[in-house]
Amino acid sequence: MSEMKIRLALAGNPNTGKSTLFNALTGLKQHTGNWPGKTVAHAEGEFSFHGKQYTLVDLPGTYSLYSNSADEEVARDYIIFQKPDVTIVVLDATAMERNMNLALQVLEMTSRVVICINLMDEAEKKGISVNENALSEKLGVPVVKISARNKKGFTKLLQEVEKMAILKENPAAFQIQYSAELEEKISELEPLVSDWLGESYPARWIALRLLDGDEELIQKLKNSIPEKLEKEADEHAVQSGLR
Ligand SMILES: Nc1nc2c(ncn2[C@@H]2O[C@H](COP(=O)(O)OP(=O)(O)OP(=O)(O)O)[C@@H](O)[C@H]2O)c(=O)[nH]1
Ligand SMILES: [Mg+2]
Repeated sequence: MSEMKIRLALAGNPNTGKSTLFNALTGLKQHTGNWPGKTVAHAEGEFSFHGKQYTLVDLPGTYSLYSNSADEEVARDYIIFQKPDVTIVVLDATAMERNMNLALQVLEMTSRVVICINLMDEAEKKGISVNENALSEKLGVPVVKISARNKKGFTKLLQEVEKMAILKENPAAFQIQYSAELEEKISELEPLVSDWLGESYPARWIALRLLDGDEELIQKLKNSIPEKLEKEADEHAVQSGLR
């Protein structure tokens, strides 16, 4: 009997050990090293866990997911257009505050997320402790500590990934609340976005990108977006001084 493969993506800042984790799980040899920007296009590999087949995509490391660079576009487009079953956000335990920004950006795009805190061996050496339960409660998604280089924590990580992959409903994850003014614009645009694109696109996130005047994304969605929606997005952006 052939079962559908579960599709996973690895997202995170540069140098957080995504490719190290990718290699350890898939047995492939993506280039890793201690300098940023090594993974440029996405690499794909496979593994199985608990008798299920997984496809794992190693995305380039980025500090954000707007369209500022080719790397950001690759990572962003993969999450939005390829819709992985679960996105694993890999964070550096020794730089949690900086890394959290990317995690929150991914959570705006999808709540099918497992947060993976890597480099726990480094953190322990530096006397940094991470309260993964508090973080998980706050974010509304599982948080697992690992050390990719030492292959520690993989079972727990994959158990959480498996649970997330078979969840019927998307979890109710943490959402950033913006100013009342912006929230009002979002709530006007959101239903228009979902009317047209359906439930398979993250309406709130797309509304935000429209309000931000993300031309590159607008271009990609253009074929599917009604003129009315585009015009309203433009008007809102101009009215609210966003453009
Ligand atoms: N101490 C320690 N080092 C790690 C761990 N995981 C990865 N590293 C190291 O961190 C560096 C970056 O690892 P990569 O796997 O290349 O990081 P990446 O996230 O793929 O980087 P980009 O492709 O630039 O986004 C390498 O030198 C790894 O050996 C870990 O668990 N502990
Ligand atoms: Mg890499």
